[in-house]
Amino acid sequence: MQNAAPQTIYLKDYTPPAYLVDSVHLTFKLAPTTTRVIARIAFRPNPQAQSREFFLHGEQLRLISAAIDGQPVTPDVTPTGLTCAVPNTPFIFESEVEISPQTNTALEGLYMSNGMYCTQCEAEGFRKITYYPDRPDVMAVFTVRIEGDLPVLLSNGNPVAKGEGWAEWHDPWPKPAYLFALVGGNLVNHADSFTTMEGRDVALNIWVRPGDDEHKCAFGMGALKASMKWDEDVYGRAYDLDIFNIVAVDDFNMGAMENKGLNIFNSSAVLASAETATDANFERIEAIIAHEYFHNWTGNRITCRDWFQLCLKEGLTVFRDQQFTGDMRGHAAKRIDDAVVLRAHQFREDGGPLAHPVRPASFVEINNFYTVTVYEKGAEIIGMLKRLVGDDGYKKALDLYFDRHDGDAATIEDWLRVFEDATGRDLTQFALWYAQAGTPRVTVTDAFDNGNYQLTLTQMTPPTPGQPEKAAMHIPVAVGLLDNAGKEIVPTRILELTEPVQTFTFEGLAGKPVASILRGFSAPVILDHTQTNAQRAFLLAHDTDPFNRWDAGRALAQDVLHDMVRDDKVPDAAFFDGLAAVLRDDRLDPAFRALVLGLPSQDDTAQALVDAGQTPDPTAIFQAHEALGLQIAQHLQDTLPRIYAQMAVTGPYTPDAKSAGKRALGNRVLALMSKIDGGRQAAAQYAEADNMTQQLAALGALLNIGKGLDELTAFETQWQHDRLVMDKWFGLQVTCAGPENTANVAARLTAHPAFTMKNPNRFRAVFGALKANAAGFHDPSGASYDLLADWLIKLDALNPQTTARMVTSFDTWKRYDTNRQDKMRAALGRIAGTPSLSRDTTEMVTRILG
Ligand code: 0A1
Ligand code: ZN
Repeated sequence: MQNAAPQTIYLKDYTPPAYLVDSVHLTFKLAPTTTRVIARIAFRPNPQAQSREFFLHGEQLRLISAAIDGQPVTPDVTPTGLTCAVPNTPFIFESEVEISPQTNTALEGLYMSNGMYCTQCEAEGFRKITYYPDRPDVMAVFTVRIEGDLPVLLSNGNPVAKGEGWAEWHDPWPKPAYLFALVGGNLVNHADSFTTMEGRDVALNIWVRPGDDEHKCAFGMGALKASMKWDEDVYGRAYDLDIFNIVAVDDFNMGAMENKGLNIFNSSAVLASAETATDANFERIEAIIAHEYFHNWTGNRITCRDWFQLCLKEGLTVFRDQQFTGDMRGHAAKRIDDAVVLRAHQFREDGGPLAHPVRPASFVEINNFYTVTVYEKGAEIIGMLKRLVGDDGYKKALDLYFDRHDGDAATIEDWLRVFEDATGRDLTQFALWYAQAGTPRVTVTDAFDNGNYQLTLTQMTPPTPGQPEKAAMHIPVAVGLLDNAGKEIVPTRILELTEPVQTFTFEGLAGKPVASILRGFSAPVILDHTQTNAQRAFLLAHDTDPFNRWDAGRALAQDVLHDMVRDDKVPDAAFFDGLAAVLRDDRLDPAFRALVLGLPSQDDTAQALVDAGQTPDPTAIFQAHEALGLQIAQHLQDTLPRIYAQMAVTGPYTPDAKSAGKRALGNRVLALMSKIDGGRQAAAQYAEADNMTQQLAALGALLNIGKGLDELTAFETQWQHDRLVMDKWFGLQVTCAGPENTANVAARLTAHPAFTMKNPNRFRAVFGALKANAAGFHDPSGASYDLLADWLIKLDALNPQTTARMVTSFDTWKRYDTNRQDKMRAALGRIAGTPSLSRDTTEMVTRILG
């Protein structure tokens, strides 16, 4: 590994910056391999500082010249920055550096994507653009001049002036360097406008390269306007510049970035048309546009003091985008979707070698902490806070947060204090949610005696790396009680579990009730509640809480799968009956019925077996899932064609929640039908499809039963010109490959002329799907492990960030049998032993190997 002992940064070591920046003037002279960046930075000593050391971050920069107050200086330059002697009074630092965007394959700093100049500065990319105090607590007003022979030149803030080959921008809002952005290219805009509640007319643009993509911006623009209105209506937050630009970029490591006034998006997170994007894509785009827009207040106007506080902006902004999607598309399905993601990804992270607190105490490479824990568990913490203080308390706290901290680089302590001050609650114990890693387990026992129903809740948080002992957490547990006829006798109330063991009593009941616990998934915990299949089927049929209704079905399915994996047991009839009742219930929303019909993933089953103290065998799990799917199809065969027909959506495609819900149920049914009709219906749907949701679902249903080769070829011919659709073509083949074949299919696809590892979307299409195909990835031959390791070793030299994220595919190695463990460890060892391995990947491999 390159850095034998890479430097670890600790939260406890935070010190204020020695110098503050009032203003920055940047001039860019764009050229592919010789861009010049001229910086003029007005510094002043920070009265709060503990030191007077002047240090500017800078990496991969060629320093041409530097001056202080107009006098040339020769700073001490190292690979990570520069120092020099400076006055004890305000001064101007000037520098000129040269950088090479064309050869920047890491996609961090200033780089080129298909001839377009663009930037990605979060978290620490600005230091690859110029020498600067690249830390979020240094906030400054930026003025930017861009010179380049390109028709469109964009930066943050408002446009000031432009001419042939140049443009100037000024951003009046002080911001940290990670929010800086620049774009230059031959671009066309989809334009619109929005008038804020304060009466400001805002020009809105989505910029794309000319060609195919121009007609794919309308949906994103609608989502942007809806987000702007929603943030005014729900949070009282208005937009604060005269222009808001979004640019679509093909090569991007993440989904999108909230740079002030100039959001840069992975093209997959903004471009959509009926023909090319699925319902799921539309929903994701709407959510990401909202997320980045909402950052304007939660992230930009109020930013983070240091990167340990990342969850301050991300947890809150995810929570806000979840609320928005719930308002736009229905809260019940959204809550279930979010819980599925949390359990599948965050619980997995929290239960393995990569577990870390929502606010980590240390890191080596901050890019490795843009995780489901920081984002999604961070959002869950805010949901719990809201549940504990109520809607009014939440509103008061948020108003106080914006009032008190506008313009600040804030901390989690600041955040919790506004809740304490606004509501009078003591959140000392609650704050542990930010500091303690691991998913708490809450065990339920109950007793009924003489009209009194007693619920005893026990909590335990398992040890995680660096945290062997855990304290009791403050957990809001939403509970409702039903009687034997399915009538709600005690409506939802929040039990506050704060002790290791606590008993809650409900008095005056006529008989022993059925308890519906953790309604709405009121806390991110694992609930251990031993129930019979009959009780679960009862809740699936009667619970008034849609989340718990769905979850009862899920638990039932999980038990059935366990029994099948363990003893080849025939599933309980209660399971099929419960499923059939939900499927046939026309009063239920199709989207909800589709969710109930979805089985837990194979990885979920593996984790559930681990939780039950067993070693999961992915091959056996795959077989159980296949067998159960077939049995469901057989049991429901009379109903399926009727439901399929009912779910047909007529008229032109629209991505609204109602039609998407019908298509979701129709396509779940189609997948089941294909198991017994030889793919007849799926082939017909493929032939008739006029939108990507229907086309892709039909193709997937065919591939899953070993058919669809002609359709696969036709799909490639039809869509070879469209990068985003071709990503689906690459991914689906790996997802649907049989276990022994998966590595071969993936390897073959890497030899396809359209495969390139320089494009993160394409790389993820193949290798993200390889990880997601659990039985294929964990095929006992180890072929998939080897293939992934080979490619990650190659990718690391080009793009450390994406490599480090994808190496997490190996994070469950300890779950498995010795053969698989040995093979995964060998693959990890091979990656670890690669000469010059990046700091990003080194940190991740080291943590995974533990
Ligand atoms: N702040 C962005 C996510 C993001 C983070 C890092 C990036 O590059 C390393 C890019 C984007 C968000 O939350 O959307
Ligand atoms: Zn974000």
